[in-house]
Parts: sequence; C-alpha cells; structure tokens
Amino acid sequence: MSKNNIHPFTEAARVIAGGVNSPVRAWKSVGGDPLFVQRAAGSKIYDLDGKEYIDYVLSWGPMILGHAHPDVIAAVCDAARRGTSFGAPTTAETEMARLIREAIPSMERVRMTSSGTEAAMTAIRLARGCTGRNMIIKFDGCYHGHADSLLIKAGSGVTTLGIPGSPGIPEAVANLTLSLPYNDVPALKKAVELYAENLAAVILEPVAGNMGVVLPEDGFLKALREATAEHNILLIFDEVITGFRFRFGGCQSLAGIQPDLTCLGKIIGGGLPVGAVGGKKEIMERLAPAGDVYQAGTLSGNPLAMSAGAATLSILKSMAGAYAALDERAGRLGREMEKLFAARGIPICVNRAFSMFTLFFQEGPVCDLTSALRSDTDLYARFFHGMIQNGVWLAPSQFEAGFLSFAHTEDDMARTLSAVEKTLRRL
Ligand code: KE4
Repeated sequence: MSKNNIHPFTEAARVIAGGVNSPVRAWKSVGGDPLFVQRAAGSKIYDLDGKEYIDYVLSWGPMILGHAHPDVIAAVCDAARRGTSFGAPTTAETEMARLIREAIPSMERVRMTSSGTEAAMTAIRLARGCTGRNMIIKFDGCYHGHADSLLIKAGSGVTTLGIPGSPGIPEAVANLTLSLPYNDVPALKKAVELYAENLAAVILEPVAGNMGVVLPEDGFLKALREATAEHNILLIFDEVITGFRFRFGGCQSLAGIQPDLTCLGKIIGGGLPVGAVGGKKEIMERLAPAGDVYQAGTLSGNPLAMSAGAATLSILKSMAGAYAALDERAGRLGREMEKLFAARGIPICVNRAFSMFTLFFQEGPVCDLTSALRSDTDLYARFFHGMIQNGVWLAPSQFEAGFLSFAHTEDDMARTLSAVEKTLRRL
C-alpha cells in the first residue's frame, strides 16, 4: 500500500494536521495506522491496495443507500455541469427544504448549512436569541459537533456547571453549559428547577450514537419535553445521525415528541457536505435576513449537496416501506453476533436502534456514558483489527455507532458473521 515504501499516513502527516481531516479517522483509539480509501461502491469500501471490506461505518452514517448510488452520482454530475456554486438562491434549495418539511413537519422552516456542527451551533444561537437566556443543557456522551458551547464535559457534581471539553474553550463559555447524565430524569428535573429562568435550550441526540448507541429509556424524552415546555425552554433534537436513518423522517415522530428545533446532517447530503436546522416558523424567522439572529454560509445549500441530498431523500421516500426490512436484517445480524460471542464466552452488549448499532465489549446494560465507559476498549481494538484482517470495516472506536445500508446483502451478512467467528477464534 505504501508509495516508495512510505505509509500514506506518514506522507499525510507531513502536510495535514495529525494526518487526517477529522480525528476519528486516525484510528487513535484502536491503534495502528489508518487505512486509506481508494473508492467505495454499495456496501463495499476499498483500500489503496484494492482490498475489499464490507463497510459498516458508511462515512459515519450518510451512506444509507450504499456508496456511489448511481442515481445520486448522476444527480451530482448533472448539477456539476451547470456549475458548482453560485452564492445565490436556487430552486434546488427550495426542493430540499420542501422534502425535509414534508418528512419532518415540526421543521416548518429550514436553514441549510454545510455541516452538522453549524446546524447545532445555529440552533443554540437561535434559542439564546429567542429566549434572551444564555444557559443550555446537553448530555454526557452526546456529541453535537465542535462549537465551543457544545464541546463541554460534565462538572464534578451532576448539576455543577460544565468544564471545557477542549483547550481553547473559555471557562466563561463552559459555565453556560450544563452536561447531565443521559436518561437521568431526576438530574434533569433538578437542573431545570435550579436554572430554569436562565435556560435557553436543552439539546440531545434522541437516540445517542456518539458514546456508542444508547437508547432513551421509557419516559426520558417525554420528561424532557414536559420540563422544557413548562419553563419556555427550547427543546432541540440533534437528528444529524437519526434523521432519515430509522424511517423516512425523524426519530421524533417515532418517539411522539415534537421538539422546537431539529438539527439534521449526514443522510440529507447523500455524502456531500451538509447540515440543516429547522423548526417552528416563529423561531426560525428570527434568523437573518428575516430576523436579527445572524447566521450565514458561503456554501450553505450548495447545488451539488442539494442534488445529492434531494436524490437520496427521493429514493428513500420511494422505498419508505423498505426500512422495516433493513431493521429486520440489522436485528438478525445483532442476534447472530450475540450467539457467536456467547459461544466463545466473551461478554458483549449489543445496543441497536433500527439499522444503527454498537457492540459494547462488556456484560451491559449500557444506558449512559458512565456505563458505556466500562467497556473493554483493548479487546474492542483487537476485535476491530481482526475484523479488518477478515474484510469487515467497523467503527475505529468502541464509542461510535455502526450502520447498515440498503446495499448490504444477505451474502454480506453471512461473510460478516464468518469474519466474526474467525476473529473470535483468535481473540
Ligand atoms: P458534522 O459537523 O461532523 O457534519 O456533524 C457534527 C455532528 C452533530 N451531531 C451529531 C449527532 C453527530 O454525530 C455529528 C458528527 N458525528 C461524527 C461521528 N459520530 C462525525 C465523524 C467525525 O467527526 O469525523
């Protein structure tokens, strides 16, 4: 794989900070030099030597149709021939916003961005602008992109104010964010009681993917909605991962909860840079130019991203009934994996929400970040590398989600289970 015997990662590190353009790609938590990708198609991804892997990362979620779907590629090529960016409105953006609103009615107005980070950052600024309050609540283990207010770790006590999750974030900013344990309703109620009049918003992943997959326990989302509504605190669902992942729409309709704002990303861009924030008309119309809350982006609503996204959403809409089969297949894969681990006496806790899943290397249950962190990350790392050897590409971190696509076949599943069996034999 190495050109003139120098690993591409070594070459990359000579010109790219850390050798990658996003940290998780460096495989730091599983060790070893990351594989570089040459191309991908359907459920497969190929390294620089042309070795094929069954891909369960799917670019961290966007590629639900599988890589290089011909209709998506055709839409992007067609759009590109007409120009790649204009800095002026296009009807493609209107079409995208209409598709989103039709699928997620709570998003009465939409604003496109170029990343999920921008969408979440905009949602927080909107909430603060609309309420005139500065504090926000997030949950440990949930990730909403790398805006200062959201890269915050929990304070020492459950309701002590946040601490910077990274150097470069001022204490003053961190102190405006409270990070609570996911699924902890008493902590939520106590925090709202303590800080209600200063709270602009509560933001969360309605099904968490960024500590590994962690599902909301019965009553958690409902308690969130009730507590926020009671104190005029905006509820923000970060559906960057879950939007269009479980069904043609948001996780919110399955949960029967209507947030005030929703963030989207990933799938709605079909693999091109995208994000979106949307919600109640009276909130969204506070955004410039209609309102006074500023937000902007040179490439927001970029015609190529809109073409890839609209093609993806149109295909998903046409096959909305197929989500059930995808869910069934993911369930079967999870159960078969559990059997293989049990046969080897290796503890595993499979958390799954439809076609997103995490194999936690522990007995479980895993219901929040504290319990997720009990996983045996060394064993996960060895399993990860064994699976790579056996042609299966899983998330290079115990604390990420894996994804199934509509392109994964029964043969892929059989080959995956065979790879698990072979890997466990040598674990
Ligand atoms: P982006 O800025 O990466 O487009 O979106 C940030 C974001 C926001 N909200 C949720 C729920 C997210 O999962 C993400 C980004 N997800 C990570 C993987 N878990 C992206 C991968 C990476 O950082 O390279």
